Amino acid sequence: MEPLVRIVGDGAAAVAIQGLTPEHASILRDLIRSLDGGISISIRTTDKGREALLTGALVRLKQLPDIFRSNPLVPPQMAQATTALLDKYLRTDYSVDCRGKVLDLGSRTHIMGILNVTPDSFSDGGQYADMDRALAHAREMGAQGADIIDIGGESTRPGSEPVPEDEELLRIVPLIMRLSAELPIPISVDTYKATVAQKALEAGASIVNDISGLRFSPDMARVVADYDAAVVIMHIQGTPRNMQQNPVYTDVVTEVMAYLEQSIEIALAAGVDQEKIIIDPGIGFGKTLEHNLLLLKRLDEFKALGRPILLGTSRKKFIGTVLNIPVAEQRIQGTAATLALGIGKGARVLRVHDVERMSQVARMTDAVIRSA
Ligand code: HH2
Repeated sequence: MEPLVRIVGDGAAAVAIQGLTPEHASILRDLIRSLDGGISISIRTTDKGREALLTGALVRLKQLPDIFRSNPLVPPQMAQATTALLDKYLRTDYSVDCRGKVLDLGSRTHIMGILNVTPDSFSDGGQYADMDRALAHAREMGAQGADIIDIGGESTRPGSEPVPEDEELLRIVPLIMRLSAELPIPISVDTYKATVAQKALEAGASIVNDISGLRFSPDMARVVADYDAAVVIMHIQGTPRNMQQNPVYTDVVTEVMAYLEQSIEIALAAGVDQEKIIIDPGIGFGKTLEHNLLLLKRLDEFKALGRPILLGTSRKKFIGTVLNIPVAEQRIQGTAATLALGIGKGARVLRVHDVERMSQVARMTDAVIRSA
């Protein structure tokens, strides 16, 4: 038997073990019930066999591998799978080497400042389209505490059309050359095109931020590996052009996690260093309001993928919908709320427009979470 062990539910308090035979399910039930409390078990029948849901405080759930190992009737793979899952879920010491510029994501929440050199981005389109203004804004974000500058030459807002490669390169390459030489922090390129990513890496970028999770360009994973770059793997359903037409999921969290898991496999198969991968559920990319809210509420479940989480809620439409604020620049407090909550649920990098304000949100939230 190959049990599939997952952390599910609202919060960290449940471990699901799927694919159990009826015999193993009943062994497990007897074992958990024989303990002196702290963990409860419920078993249901699914199309993949029996599923056991073990609920309790995280400190107690952490003892599960030992509990399993102490009983010879429990298959050893179950203890191994549970240990592996909990190790990933509880990991905090992430350090991402961006071609020599190292982000110590275990030490505090990091800020990725957005620099859209596009005429049409949903919130800041046209503001930084000329070189001098873009440079000034990047420097300003650096001074305000940005840990990464994310440069994008194509808007991926809902309904947007692709920009020709030449045009995208013209917008971003000169800027990346200047900024990567001048700033001590890593420059990330927000593109899903392998050829654009390659030219950006040659110009000095050290992170590829791919909204398609390495799916739109077949060569993308190889480019990331060849240049030893770090990579942000994001989930999207559909393409920017059609993604908001009718996004449908049976279970959004499970499906987004499965997509990211497969994208991690694509990266590893191409030779990308696992320690250079950052994951992102892709808020607003092929998701309804309810999907976005649920992804945020259950963001902690993504920790089970064993990679640091980036969260990109900044000024997005779902915040405007909840608060009834049509103007993106006015969604500051709503953004702050999602980010504080997101940090509490494990986000390590925040992709934001308002660097100074959101750095404060991050520092304050970190202070509370990390207090002894
Ligand atoms: N959101 C946008 C663009 N790139 N990358 C990641 N990893 N995560 C995100 O959530 C994300 C992203 C959309 O925001 P923005 O860049 O401000 O707008 P536009 O696509 O219109 O340029």
